[in-house]
Amino acid sequence: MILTTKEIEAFNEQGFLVLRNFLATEQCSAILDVALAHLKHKIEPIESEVDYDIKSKEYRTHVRDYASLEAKEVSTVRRLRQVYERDILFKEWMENEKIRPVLKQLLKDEVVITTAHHNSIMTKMPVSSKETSWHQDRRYWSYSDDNLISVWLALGEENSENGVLEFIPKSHKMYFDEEQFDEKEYFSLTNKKNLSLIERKKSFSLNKGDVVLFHCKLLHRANKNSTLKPKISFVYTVKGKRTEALKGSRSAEFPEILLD
Ligand SMILES: O=C(O)CCC(=O)C(=O)O
Repeated sequence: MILTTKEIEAFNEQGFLVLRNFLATEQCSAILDVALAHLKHKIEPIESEVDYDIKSKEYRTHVRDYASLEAKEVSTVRRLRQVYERDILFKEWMENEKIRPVLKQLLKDEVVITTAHHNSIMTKMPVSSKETSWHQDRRYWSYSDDNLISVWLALGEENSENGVLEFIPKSHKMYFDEEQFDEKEYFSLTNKKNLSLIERKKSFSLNKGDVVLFHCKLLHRANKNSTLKPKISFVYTVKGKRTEALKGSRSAEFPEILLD
């Protein structure tokens, strides 16, 4: 698949792009089946809701071990991590032939999968999940520049009831003061400038097979899941080949896969 000039411009300007019906329902269902089995058995490495809440900025920036800090029996899984090597179906999606040219167009570079960060089945479980506050993914990542894009695949319906992603358009190109973020680098809700930006937020209901591409500096958030059904998505991140993980950082400690 090739993007039109308009689509490329929209991504560059807004910081995100929705590709409807990108992956066939049958493939999504196959991925979902495997994900559900791993979630059922809480196969490590996982991140629980509590992990997501308590991990400090330092922990998220430096610690390499992705195993959950919380007792498995009581935890609600927030995400299955390191999915590239978990199952052939996950790997195949991340290496999907149809999306490669799209990513190449947006990165304006050869496409490299980063397995250090988003490389996850992301969930929002009913009742026990929490909202995710406004943040830029890039905040805990260490790279030579910002040419990184996350690929979000909906494995079921995603809407305002179950915690669909919300974005602040154009925020990937904005410069912010330090005081606009809290100590964990979430976008502060007590800052007046932030509140007027948040009013511009956009979100789109997604169906199984829809993909959202978003820039690593785009501010985004998601509500908790207020329905009775888990919301399960797949998210991974790619970078341009010229973008380098900084030596000695956690970003540099995991394999990268160049997509020829
Ligand atoms: O809560 C969600 O589904 C969004 C998760 C997210 O944005 C993140 O972990 O970076």
